[in-house]
Amino acid sequence: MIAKAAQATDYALENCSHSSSAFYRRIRLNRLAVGQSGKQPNNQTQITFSDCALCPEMVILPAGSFDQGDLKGAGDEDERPVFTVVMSTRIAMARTEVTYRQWDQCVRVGRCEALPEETGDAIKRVERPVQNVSWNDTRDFLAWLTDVSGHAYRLATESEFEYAARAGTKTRFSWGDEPSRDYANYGTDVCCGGHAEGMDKWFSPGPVGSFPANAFGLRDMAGNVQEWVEDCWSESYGGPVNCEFRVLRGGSWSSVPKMIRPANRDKGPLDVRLPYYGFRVVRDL
Ligand SMILES: [Ca+2]
Ligand SMILES: [Ca+2]
Repeated sequence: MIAKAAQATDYALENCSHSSSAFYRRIRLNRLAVGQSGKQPNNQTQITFSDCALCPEMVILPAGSFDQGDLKGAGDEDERPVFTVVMSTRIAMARTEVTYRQWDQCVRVGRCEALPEETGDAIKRVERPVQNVSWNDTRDFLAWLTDVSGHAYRLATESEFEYAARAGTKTRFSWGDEPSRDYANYGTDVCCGGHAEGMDKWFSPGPVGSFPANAFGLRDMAGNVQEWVEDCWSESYGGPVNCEFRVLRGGSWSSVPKMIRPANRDKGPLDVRLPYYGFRVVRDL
């Protein structure tokens, strides 16, 4: 199907064999305007699709390898030692964090719990990333999405998230070495709170996709809400793991700049819901 899509001139629409209803797969070749500063490649061809009408828009990530961890020598101990990762599994990753529009579909059919939202800024609920999500809550959504789509959805691994967040870069941030509120929704320079400046108009989670995409076409891999990944927590790479805690990536609207770096790691208990906690979905191809 991917090869077929790659040969399509612009757009292909296929019926899904698992359902005779309105579920469909849409594959597009998008020419994304990636970045606005000229620092990132423009007009990259990205292949995107949705597995059903209400399913998240997915971006097929390029194959490759990267060095994971504290490449700049200014990160935390838990980002070391740096090691090389070969992305042997082709995956698609949601372009944005899971939104309330998507989460509420799961709530309506009784598969997910209703979760409260922050209301610091006047933003439509459906455009916000779902927040106050525990790692255990993600299990409910992933199971529902797997059922309605006919494809096995999961969280990213920690390596997949960092690969996607770096998007081919080795700098502190995907846009360069300096933090910039033109590229991400994060907080004050010294903890904590939702400082707003430049394109960052938000004192709380902003609408998903408000900032330029990274070079892989993904939005808000830095900031907005922190995102759960599958991995159990470890105090260092290769060290003992504690599966009572899972890894969170990307920092949030309330984070200091250091926390929104692609290399940064954070942890949370399985069943804790905090306003900063959200997620995005992945599936294998
Ligand atoms: Ca902000
Ligand atoms: Ca995020």
